[in-house]
Amino acid sequence: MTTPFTLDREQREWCAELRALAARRLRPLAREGDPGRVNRPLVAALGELGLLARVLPEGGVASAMDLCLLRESLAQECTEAETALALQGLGAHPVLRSGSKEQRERWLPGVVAGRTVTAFALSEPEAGSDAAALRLRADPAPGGGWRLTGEKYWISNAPEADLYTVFARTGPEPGATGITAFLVPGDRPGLTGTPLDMLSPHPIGALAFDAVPVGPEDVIGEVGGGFKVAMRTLDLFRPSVGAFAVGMARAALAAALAHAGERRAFGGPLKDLQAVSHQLAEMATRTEAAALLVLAAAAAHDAGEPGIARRSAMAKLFATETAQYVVDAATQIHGARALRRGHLLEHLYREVRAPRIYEGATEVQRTIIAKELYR
Ligand code: COS
Repeated sequence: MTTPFTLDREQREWCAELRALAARRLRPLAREGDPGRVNRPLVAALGELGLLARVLPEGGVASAMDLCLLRESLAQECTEAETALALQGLGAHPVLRSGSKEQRERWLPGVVAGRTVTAFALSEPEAGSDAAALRLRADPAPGGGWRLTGEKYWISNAPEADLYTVFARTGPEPGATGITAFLVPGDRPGLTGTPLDMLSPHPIGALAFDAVPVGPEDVIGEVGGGFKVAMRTLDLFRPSVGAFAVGMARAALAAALAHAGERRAFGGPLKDLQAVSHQLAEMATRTEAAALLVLAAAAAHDAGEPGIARRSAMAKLFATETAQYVVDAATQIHGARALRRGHLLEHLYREVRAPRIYEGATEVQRTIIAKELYR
């Protein structure tokens, strides 16, 4: 049985299998992709290998533990595969958890097979950390339903996704009330998008909505219940962003250990210099602490324990900040070679920055934790 402190044998074997699959099957596909574009062969392979089915299980209840083990393991060998998997999950989880039977039957098989690429469209130019300030308007249409008008910004997988989970304002109320989640296929009339050139190897774009028609059949959950749909999705995914970060930290630590064991300077291997060995010990200790916090949050989520928002926020906050530190320290131990384009650490250095911002910046996580402490 899983405890927050250890994995059982089956889980450890699954993680080893995932790392091997990522290195053998997924990394070659990732290398063939265009930076900043959706890598469809990679997403299809995630489907064929049954990995998306673990993220979006048929029974409808996603396991935070499975998601974290998947993300941590894939991240150690192929961050592109990790992110492609996570984005499919993030975009489709609202349908899995809160969608109607018809929506689930219509869309999830394609998502799980890796044919239908999804995206989670919450952020806007004027609503990033303050998600409840979103302004995308859902105006009532004369014959029923709504017309969506406005913008979404910094949306991963946009503008190439086939299916968007879109959060819009159906009510006049400010703040979290009056927000509704909609399923919007990428080919709906009036929906256009542009890619954004970002410090991120995965695609990110902007979406423009010009009176895009949506009907009651496109509502995910209840009219006015959209903010909770978004928050519950983020409660599930935040520990797994931490798991992604732990995977990157583990990869950086392994590279630093190997390098410090082999590279000689001042008459011996780098690891014999206390300045280096103490740094390695600190990196290993903080990575272990982050991994435990992530596992504890995932186990608590799956057990339905109280305090999930707080524990998810703590795991995401601590693990992403730790990974930034570990990748930076590993870069320092490697010296100039780590900065060469194409080096593992040069790649991780670019990858590790964004998770401290997306799905709730570090400061937002602290706000959530502090609010929960006084609840
Ligand atoms: N689960 C269920 N419901 C939740 C919830 C959660 N985790 N968090 C908040 N809610 C509910 C609250 O209970 C409240 O409902 P009632 O009005 O019925 O009581 C409602 O949502 C509003 O909550 P709150 O007042 O806390 O909302 P805020 O506007 O203060 O938002 C944060 C707070 C910071 C949590 C929110 O803006 C946030 O998560 N921001 C970051 C957004 C983000 O991650 N963006 C990245 C997009 S994906 S890359």
